[in-house]
Amino acid sequence: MKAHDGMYIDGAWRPAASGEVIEVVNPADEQVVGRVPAGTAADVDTAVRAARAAFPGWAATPPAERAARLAALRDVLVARKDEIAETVTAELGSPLNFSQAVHAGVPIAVAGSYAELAATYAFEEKVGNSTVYHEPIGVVGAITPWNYPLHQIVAKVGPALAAGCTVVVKPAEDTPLVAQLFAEAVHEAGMPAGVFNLVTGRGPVAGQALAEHPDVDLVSFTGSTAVGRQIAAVAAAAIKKVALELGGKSANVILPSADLAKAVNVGVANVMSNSGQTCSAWTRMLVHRDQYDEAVELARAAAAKYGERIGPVVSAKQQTRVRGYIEKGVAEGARLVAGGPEAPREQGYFVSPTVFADVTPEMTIAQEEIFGPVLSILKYEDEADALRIANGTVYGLAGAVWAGEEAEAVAFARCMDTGQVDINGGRFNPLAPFGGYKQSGVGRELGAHGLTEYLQTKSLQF
Ligand code: TXE
Repeated sequence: MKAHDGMYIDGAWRPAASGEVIEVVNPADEQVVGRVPAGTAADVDTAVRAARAAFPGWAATPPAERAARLAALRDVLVARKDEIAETVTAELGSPLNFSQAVHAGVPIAVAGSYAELAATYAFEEKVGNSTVYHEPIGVVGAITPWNYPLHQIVAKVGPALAAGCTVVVKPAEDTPLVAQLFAEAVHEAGMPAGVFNLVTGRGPVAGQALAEHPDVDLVSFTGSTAVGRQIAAVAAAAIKKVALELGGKSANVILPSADLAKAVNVGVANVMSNSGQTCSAWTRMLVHRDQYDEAVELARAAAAKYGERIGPVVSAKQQTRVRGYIEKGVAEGARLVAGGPEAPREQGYFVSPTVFADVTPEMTIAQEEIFGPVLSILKYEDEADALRIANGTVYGLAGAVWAGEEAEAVAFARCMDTGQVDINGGRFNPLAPFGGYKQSGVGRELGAHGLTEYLQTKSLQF
């Protein structure tokens, strides 16, 4: 895989401050596929200075021109779609067709949506005798995870640039190659120097330096709850704005009137997709006691069909973590109906598609984010019980409700403490706000709501 040995700062690839490198490993075969520089606080400082210097010019650029640059960026991503998919497959291990459709396809849709929103968003409005201006917040520090490596970058950079902010991105150390490809795409799209900057490196070094940098006005972070908490504390001390997209433990609630087979099959597919490494995954399936045995059998059969088709998890660390949760599920008395803690292959960080039945709400596997291909099936007595279980975790990111009539599912969804719910399966909408209730985060991504995060308001009274 192509890899740069420098940082993309101020419109060019520049040597890194230290000679230390990060090896990028293909999780499917454990081979090294590239090496990128491990950035330090010095690289972060150079990048933040470049972003600061570029900010006044970009903020003053008419929205239509910012929209044109974002549209050009979308076009470059379209032209390089195959390369994006191959790069994500090499560093994340996802099957190539999934990388094409999702890891490349979704960021293209999101970049396109921000090209349109930059042109149409009401950056200025009249409120009575006032004019309200929505102005860019300044320099954004974006810290992103590896699970949807390009999407997570575009979901922050798209709205930030549309708003008129400038950005420094610190991508996850497991998946920096597609981030470098994105920097090339930004360059090809003719974005002015300094508007977008990339510093690869480790979280506790480069990530922390970016979060702590006094000249960063907003930190947008997606990742673990533990690191999100640290970043929020740093931001609070500096009275700096923060956006956090953290973990989830989403409920897939199947009401008795639903098409059970469809709900279970789609539910299993949702959890196994991207090898379970999706923060919004419906990891808890809630089924009425009268339909429970049938649902468990349907889920077992659905999981068995995945067999070898599922990709690995991203790293040895994640494999150990996920297998630890599976062992814990067994130890706490859940019934294994598919998969298990054993590694299915000698090489590569694979985990078998795993389904647990007889899971009770207080078990660890029903409370904590596993981030692997592991489904827990829980039994409920009535709707009130289902709602209590659905809302009974510290998280509230996503979820699903299935019912015979949409209205019944909607009524239930309105009672859920969660930021996004799919009704009878749902369909991805790049304009719908995405983000958490409770400990799943602060702020929203995507669409106009995502753009608002990067703006601050000023009102003039007449
Ligand atoms: O996350 P980290 P990890 C969850 C999921 C997963 C767990 C651990 O449950 O199993 O987190 O994954 C940077 N200051 N999610 O260890 O460490 C890091 O370099 C500043 C959910 O990979 O949070 C990377 O760029 N930055 C999730 C980013 O934070 C720091 C997606 C995320 O890594 C830092 C990923 C520090 N001190 C994991 N330490 C989701 N919400 O989608 C690390 N980083």
